[in-house]
Amino acid sequence: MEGDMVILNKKGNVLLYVIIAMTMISLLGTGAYFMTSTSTFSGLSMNNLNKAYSLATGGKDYALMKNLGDTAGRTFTIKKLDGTLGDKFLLEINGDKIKSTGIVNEGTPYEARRMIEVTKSGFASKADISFARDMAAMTPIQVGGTDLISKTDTYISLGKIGAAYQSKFGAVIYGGSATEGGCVAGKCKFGEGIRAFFTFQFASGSAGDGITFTLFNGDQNDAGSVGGYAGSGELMGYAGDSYVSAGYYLDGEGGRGIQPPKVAVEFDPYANPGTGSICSSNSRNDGSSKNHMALMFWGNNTTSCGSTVGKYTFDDNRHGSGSGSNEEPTNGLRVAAGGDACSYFNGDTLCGGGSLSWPDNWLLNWPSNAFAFRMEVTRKLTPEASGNYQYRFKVWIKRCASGDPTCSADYSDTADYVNTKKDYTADNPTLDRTIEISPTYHQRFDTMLFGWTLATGGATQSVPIYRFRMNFKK
Ligand SMILES: [Ca+2]
Ligand SMILES: [Ca+2]
Ligand SMILES: [Ca+2]
Repeated sequence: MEGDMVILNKKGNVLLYVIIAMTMISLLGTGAYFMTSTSTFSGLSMNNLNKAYSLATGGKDYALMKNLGDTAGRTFTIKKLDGTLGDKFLLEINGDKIKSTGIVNEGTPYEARRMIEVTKSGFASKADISFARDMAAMTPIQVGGTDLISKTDTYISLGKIGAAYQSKFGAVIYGGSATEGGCVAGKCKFGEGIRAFFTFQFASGSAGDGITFTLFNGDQNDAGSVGGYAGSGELMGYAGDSYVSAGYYLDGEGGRGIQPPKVAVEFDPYANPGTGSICSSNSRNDGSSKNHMALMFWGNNTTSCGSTVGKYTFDDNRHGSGSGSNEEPTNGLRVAAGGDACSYFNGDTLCGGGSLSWPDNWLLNWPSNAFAFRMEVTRKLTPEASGNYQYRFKVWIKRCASGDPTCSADYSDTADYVNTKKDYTADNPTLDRTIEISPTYHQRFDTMLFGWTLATGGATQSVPIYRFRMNFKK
């Protein structure tokens, strides 16, 4: 799978190289045509029109293959085999409509243009990665032969209820190779960011320790990376080096855990309010007994437990941990402890002001605890004046009045809130946090992996995840 290079001429001056994969045939066809015709086309207007038509077709195929989003006008310039710039196609995309114009000899007396327009049903909300298409690539990471995590064609079940499932941890990580996200073995191009959506509900009888949705860098991790530590449910499978028993680490890497940079949205229904040694139980600084959803990073890079590579990961989900430097963004912390509601949501106080007044046990309050979750990450590719790189995390959580964990009656697949192909702007995010990280950490995030982590202690839980979908900003 390789083909011509296309130069993406975006915003007039930024040139990015993009490999055409599936459109190889049409673009190679036009490329070859250029090569053989450049010296002879002069005056042959019919040839130019044919070339323009081929370009328009190639542009349409490219938009479909890359699953591009809406654009009022975006020009792509063909790079010829000899390295020089050739002709162009212009894409205008609006929902299901794709308009592609092939442009030959622009600005010369021999200029020719052909435009084609296609309507592709469902294109306006087509996901790059989804349960509907990619469930096979959603890979449970758990102790061999156990069924803590299970999945069907439509949902993933994180955890099970009962004594047999106490003190367990694991994860589900995407390990696929979606072309639309430039993914290889689960490592996707983070690019300008992502949008993700799913619904979930802690099943009746669930108690803890909770789950996270996480994005972590592909430089220091792979699709087998997982945190956790035997008997420490409060680490939620996100913090910790994945120790199971003597000589056995669930990550298969001798205890790397999930290395920074990384981010998680934790859904924490179990209070571990202690603030003592991070190597001891009850040390997450959870605060009051209120269930919470918080933005967590990786705490600090100095406090350690044990001697594995993952020894610095044990505070990764301790609230308030991390100095706030460009290599230690501070984990979300509740308002009452000096934190802010834009990084830590307790079911009540909103980031943008106001309150929801959900009950303290809002995550567990079955059956009124079906939720639709959405996250958008904006990743700036140019540095700030400080030399650091900015990341903005927006998170929404909406309770589904139906009480149905799929929220199907509450939000259709084409609802703006569900559609991850577009930014969501209808209301303020529940959490909204901007951080800046060092060039080194930013570079590690060139690729990212994603998935869910979970853990239990004495309290167990079952949390089905439905309707996951993700799009890459592009
Ligand atoms: Ca907790
Ligand atoms: Ca917590
Ligand atoms: Ca840490």
